Amino acid sequence: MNLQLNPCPKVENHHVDSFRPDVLEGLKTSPKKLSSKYFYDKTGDRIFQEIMAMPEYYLTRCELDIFKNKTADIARLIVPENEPFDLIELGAGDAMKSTFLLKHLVEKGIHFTYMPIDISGNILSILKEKLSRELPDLDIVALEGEYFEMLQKAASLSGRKKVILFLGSNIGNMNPEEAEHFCHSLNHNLTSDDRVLVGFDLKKNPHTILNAYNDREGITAAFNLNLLSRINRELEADFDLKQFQHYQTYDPISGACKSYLVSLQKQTVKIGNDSISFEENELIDMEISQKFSEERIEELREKSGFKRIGEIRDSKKWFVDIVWQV
Ligand code: AVI
Repeated sequence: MNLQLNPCPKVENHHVDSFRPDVLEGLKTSPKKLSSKYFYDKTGDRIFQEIMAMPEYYLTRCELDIFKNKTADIARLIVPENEPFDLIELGAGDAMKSTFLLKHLVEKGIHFTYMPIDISGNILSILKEKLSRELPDLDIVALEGEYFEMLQKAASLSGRKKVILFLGSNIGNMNPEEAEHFCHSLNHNLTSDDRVLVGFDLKKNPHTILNAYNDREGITAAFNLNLLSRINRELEADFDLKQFQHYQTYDPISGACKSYLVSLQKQTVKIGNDSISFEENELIDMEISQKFSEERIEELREKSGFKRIGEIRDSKKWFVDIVWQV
């Protein structure tokens, strides 16, 4: 895919800029923290594409196996009977996996509008361009911004039944409390009979998981460090990237796979008019990529009030797409 296309003005932008306050608040707390939702600027989008193509990063291939080879099974679980609906994808990215489903639905003549929601206007522009070329008959409304704000926007645009896709184990980038709060809010933002399909990365051999986030080529390290470059560029900061090192952990008991940046020396970084001091070896908590057991997925469903409709696994049984209903 050509990632250098110009942003498309047709993408709606309702995203309020909270980058600076979030960064400053996170770096002034202890332990220091940055939100991985800010990884995805133009360079971050490109590095994430590289991550998805890495041999170690099995997640994308597993879910692609589901979307490519079990497309009719997905459609059977999510498509409402005889009524047009909105297919809303949270964090759509390049929609590599969902494009197989979109093609299937268009070919079957099913009436639906595809609404990709993403924080990255850049990736949405590229997606709109790609889909209008590959699937000219697809009805598409792209929404740039935060998930729930955009879900409400989507609901205000049409009162049709909704099917929400939340793929790629994006739910793993929330800590356990945030995931519970997210599923609960999702349930409350939908109406009776609406459905959600959520992708969960399952617990497996811990080496397999750690390798996916600790690649030898340092692509995941570059993905983390890119957030410091973004802060330098957009918030007039002076992080010296050579003085920060990526460190990855996986705890097979809790399923938490976490990435950190380690300050290699005692240093002070300027961010606009603010100064942030680091001790040698002080950490910045960058991202969680939570891995799930079946019991934990059931617990999440019960706590958020959804009914279980069905599930589809990849051939290795490493990843599961679960369908719930309000
Ligand atoms: C987007 N998200 C599900 C990825 C993950 O696996 O947590 C982001 C990522 N971070 C490092 N590698 C991939």
